Amino acid sequence: MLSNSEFTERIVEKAKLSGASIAGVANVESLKVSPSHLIYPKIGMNLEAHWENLKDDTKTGEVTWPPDAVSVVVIGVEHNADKPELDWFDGKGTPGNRVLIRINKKLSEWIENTFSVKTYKLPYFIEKGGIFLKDAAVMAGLGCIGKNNLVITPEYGPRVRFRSILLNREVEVTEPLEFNPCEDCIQPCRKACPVKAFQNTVYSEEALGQSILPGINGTYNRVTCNMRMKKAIEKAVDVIPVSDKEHQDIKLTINAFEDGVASPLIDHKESDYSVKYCRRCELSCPVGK
Ligand code: B12
Ligand code: SF4
Ligand code: SF4
Repeated sequence: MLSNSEFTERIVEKAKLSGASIAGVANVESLKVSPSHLIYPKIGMNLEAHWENLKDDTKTGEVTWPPDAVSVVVIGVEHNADKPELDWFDGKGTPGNRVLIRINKKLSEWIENTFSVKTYKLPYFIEKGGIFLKDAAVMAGLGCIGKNNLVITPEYGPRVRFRSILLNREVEVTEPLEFNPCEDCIQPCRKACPVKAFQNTVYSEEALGQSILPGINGTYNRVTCNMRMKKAIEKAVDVIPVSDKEHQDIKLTINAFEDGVASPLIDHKESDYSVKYCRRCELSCPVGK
């Protein structure tokens, strides 16, 4: 039987051969107490209203871990600024996310067939069984959280998208990096935000009982950022000359993301509908360019 470190090496190598730009492995027990896991039950998943204004019973939101999950493989695919279409949401998902899904499938089949290890291919959204991918990526040594609240990788800066697989076998963790490019940076990422999502303290250590917060120090405002995302959807919907009903159908699919939903793109080619989400805090970061 392979040692844990040999197993890790083989997985990372195979992930890259299958198309991942970067890959690493973290431990599930450590991840269960990562900053996002600790904060999520306190702030909930509602992106429409500020957490302090929500009733406690609406703040549901926890990761559902399969009981036998021991390790997590995180894969990342570069989303270079030269290929913006990788990030365009077409009503069912994004081309970049489909690339990640394909790599994950191939990798999971290979792990199961080669090592007889059980795998779980995880979906994107937390409420559908996904995990906090940024925490997982940081703990798998792929990068650090930057002042733009994104994972900054040495190779590609924040211009990377992630996906993961759980395993029922122990592996050697690819340890977190000693990497902090934000230390001496003048923060173009925060200045670039069109809705000033990093301007105020939205989460405080005193109120939440933890010091690692969204935007590192609690200044990332997900409600404001999400409003900007909704504007991008409106913009994409507006260019389609259809009846009100079809507009509604398209908006409904935004949460379906990768379900392969009954297509809302009735009588329209997929390319007609394309949401170009804001990436300014990401694209303005100089790391990895
Ligand atoms: C819901 C969601 C959104 C929501 C809400 C975002 C939010 N952060 O709350 C909206 C729609 C607004 C959004 C916006 C964006 N998103 Co988004 N989103 C998600 C999703 C599905 C869950 C994120 C979540 O709820 N996190 C929990 C909240 C509470 O945590 P948080 O605010 O991020 O803050 C935590 C971390 O920063 C962490 N942290 C801070 N310091 C440290 C230090 C250590 C050591 C560790 C371990 C953790 C840690 O602790 C904080 C909590 O205390 C993930 C996919 C996934 N399954 O993880 C993608 C994801 C985070 N999004 C992503 C992206 C790219 C974006 C956008 C650029 C839009 C776009 N074009 O895709 C913007 C960027 C906004 C920003 N600057 O953060 C990528 C990030 C990639 C990367 N390089 O980091 C992800 C991982 C998706 C992917 N496929 O890879 N998103
Ligand atoms: S631009 Fe990049 S390196 Fe600079 S503070 Fe922002 S995330 Fe950090
Ligand atoms: S994705 Fe856009 S709106 Fe959201 S924080 Fe970044 S720059 Fe601001």
